[in-house]
Amino acid sequence: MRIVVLAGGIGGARFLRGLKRAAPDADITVIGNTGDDIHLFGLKVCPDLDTVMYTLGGGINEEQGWGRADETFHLKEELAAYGVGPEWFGLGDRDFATHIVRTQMIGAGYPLSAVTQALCDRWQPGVRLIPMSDDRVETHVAVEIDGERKAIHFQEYWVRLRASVPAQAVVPVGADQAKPAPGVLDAIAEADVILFPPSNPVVSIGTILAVPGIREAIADAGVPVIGLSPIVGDAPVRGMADKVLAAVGVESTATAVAEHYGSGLLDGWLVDTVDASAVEQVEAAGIRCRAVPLMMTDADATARMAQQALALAEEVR
Ligand code: GDP
Ligand code: FO1
Ligand code: CA
Repeated sequence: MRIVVLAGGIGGARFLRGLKRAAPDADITVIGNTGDDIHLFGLKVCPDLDTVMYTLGGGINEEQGWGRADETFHLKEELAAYGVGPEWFGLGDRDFATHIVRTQMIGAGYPLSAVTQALCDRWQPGVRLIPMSDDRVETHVAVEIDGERKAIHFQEYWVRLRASVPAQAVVPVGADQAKPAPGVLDAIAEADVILFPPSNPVVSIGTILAVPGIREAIADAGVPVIGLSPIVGDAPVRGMADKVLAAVGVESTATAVAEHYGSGLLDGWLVDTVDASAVEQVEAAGIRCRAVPLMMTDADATARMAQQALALAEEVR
């Protein structure tokens, strides 16, 4: 079975670990979000691609969900001693090596998709990880600070400000000119099922869908498209997705997120058992819906979520 998964960082990566367990023989292609990418100290950092790669490759900091296990921060401290920041973004020594290799290869002319494949040769994530695009796309957030409206990088909004001010708009800068990376559209066209893990609907999955051609390819693939809600009990399980959902006029409920994707894209939607009352309204919107436990507390619970998603795919097929 060929499965295509659109993934952000932590939510996408943890789900993928469960999917690999639930479907060990499946051929899994992951289309990764690159809108969170940021250039720091002359290096290209791809947080969501790295989170997927490290999580599936066994190198992730499990508690944090991003960055490397057994990490140290000597390089960051030395840079800070020169007054060189930003101090608010925690790049560790082990992680730095990934960004150096990536930046060096890009400088030598390799596209991000080829670089990602080379990095995965080390990590062996057990899935084919492709960035959504080889072209630069950078998510910016419009905010008002001290009466001044400005656009800041998504990481500055998320990590430095912790989404503490309202997001007035979320813009995937460059997306309209970007092309899907090689292999993205073919993987979608050849998929037997397409999954939206419980990733951020705006800045993870929304950004991937903003690359011209990807949304259309998914809608035209003619195979079940199944999503899992990142919103449980009217709040994100982790992080501040409610802030970026508000920016696009979507309530933080499992129902509103399903309606935001819409029946033109989604065939099935899983909500958590605490949101069982949402099932009726989602189904009224033309999307098959089931309430199942959606907390990725451990590998078994996550594998059961993936099984439920694949079962719903068979039901709507
Ligand atoms: P990020 O790029 O690291 O922010 O990760 P993603 O975009 O892939 O996923 C973020 C989303 O994962 C958040 O909106 C969370 O609500 C969601 N999430 C995290 N853990 C869980 C969980 O155990 N269950 C569910 N349903 N959602 C989760
Ligand atoms: N997230 C944080 O909350 N604080 C950090 O200092 C931080 C550093 C960082 C470094 C490398 C990396 O791959 C990810 C990192 N993240 C950090 C996570 C990441 O930027 C965000 O979780 C997501 O992009 C938000 O969607
Ligand atoms: Ca992210």
